[in-house]
Amino acid sequence: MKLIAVASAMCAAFSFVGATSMKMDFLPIANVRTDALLYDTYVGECLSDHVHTFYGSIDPSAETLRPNATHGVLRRAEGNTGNVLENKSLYWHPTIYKVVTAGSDGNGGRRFEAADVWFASAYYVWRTGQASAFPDGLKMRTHGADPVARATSHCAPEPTACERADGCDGNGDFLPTHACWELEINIKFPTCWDGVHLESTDESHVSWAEGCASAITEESWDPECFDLPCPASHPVRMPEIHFYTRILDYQGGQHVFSDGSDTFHADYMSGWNSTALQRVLDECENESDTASPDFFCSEQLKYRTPKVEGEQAEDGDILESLRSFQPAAVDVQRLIAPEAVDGMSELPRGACKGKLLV
Ligand SMILES: *[C@@H]1O[C@H](CO)[C@@H](O)[C@H](O)[C@H]1NC(C)=O
Ligand SMILES: *[C@@H]1O[C@H](CO)[C@@H](O)[C@H](O)[C@H]1NC(C)=O
Ligand SMILES: CC(=O)N[C@H]1CO[C@H](CO)[C@@H](O)[C@@H]1O
Ligand SMILES: CC(=O)N[C@H]1CO[C@H](CO)[C@@H](O)[C@@H]1O
Repeated sequence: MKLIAVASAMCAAFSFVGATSMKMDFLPIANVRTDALLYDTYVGECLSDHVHTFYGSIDPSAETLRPNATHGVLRRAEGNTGNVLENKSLYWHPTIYKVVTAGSDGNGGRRFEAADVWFASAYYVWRTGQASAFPDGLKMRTHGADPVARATSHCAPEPTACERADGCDGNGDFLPTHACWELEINIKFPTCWDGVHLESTDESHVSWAEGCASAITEESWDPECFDLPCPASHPVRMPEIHFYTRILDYQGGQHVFSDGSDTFHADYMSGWNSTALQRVLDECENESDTASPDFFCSEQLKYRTPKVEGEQAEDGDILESLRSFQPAAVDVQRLIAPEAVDGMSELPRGACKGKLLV
């Protein structure tokens, strides 16, 4: 009797009962200057303003990375750099560059070297039975300039001194000037959809949950908003995506995102079969209300290497398992855009400028 009383008291006290999360890991596919989210904005086939690093669904012709990629293209793709078979979604963000200056190459110039991504993760957080699957082909962006996106970078285990031969000056803050064994970057996506538009030129088809902005305070700068209600204008509540990417042996000094800024953003196109995802959202229940490294939905989804529920794998082991099933590399310079995206003296920029191969 006593035990039952304690259990129900805990149900009342902890709002995470019924909340669920799952973690999926990815290796990057390639860096290329495209952005399917802007297909409507550019009214057609164009290179995007800046280079992106992509993760997820991929086919040998790299059609999933083209500006005109669709839900059908993602679903049909044979390959997937992620560890969940069903998830054919695509995630992308501005590529991170180390800016190498004169000291090391002696020519007085500078060079943009693409930082190696270690691996990335998408966590979905939702309340079982109360979230709707992303509609087929939904595209959305989240931008770190908006505080509600809760973009953070974290140096693990702690910042160390930059020791770059070419100097350690820089004006980064999000991409810090100090070195880290691991730099971990994360951002959250909006959870409310208007129920109509799969994309929009101004991102007005998605919205943050009501009260999420005001839940962010000095003490609680990273509140969980997945459970907050959606506004009447955007009534469909979706799982909250927490997207993480990681750089191992981050050297500090000057680093920039491919748009020249120090502000992170991330993009998403759903490649789920929405019926199948809805089943996961309704049936998986595992008492996690945040981005937990040891919660999966391994009864509902096929992890390509087995996951032990409640067990956090070592990052090095995660990397090894991801490497064991990667699709063949795609040559995006031959298939999509011939321009250099590593080791250049200038960042390739400009929407609809530059050559897109057809
Ligand atoms: C989506 O999944 C459902 C249930 O698994 C299946 O019946 C349906 O055919 C799938 N739809 C597509 C477009 O693959
Ligand atoms: C996208 O564009 C490419 C190149 O023009 C074309 O081959 C492909 O069929 C297009 N894909 C879709 C889904 O329209
Ligand atoms: C449920 C679902 O969508 N399963 C699909 C996952 O992706 C593979 C191909 O990688 C398809 O064969 C499955 O039908
Ligand atoms: C750690 C944990 O509780 N995991 C659970 C998550 O949900 C799945 C499916 O409901 C369970 O099988 C896991 O045990």
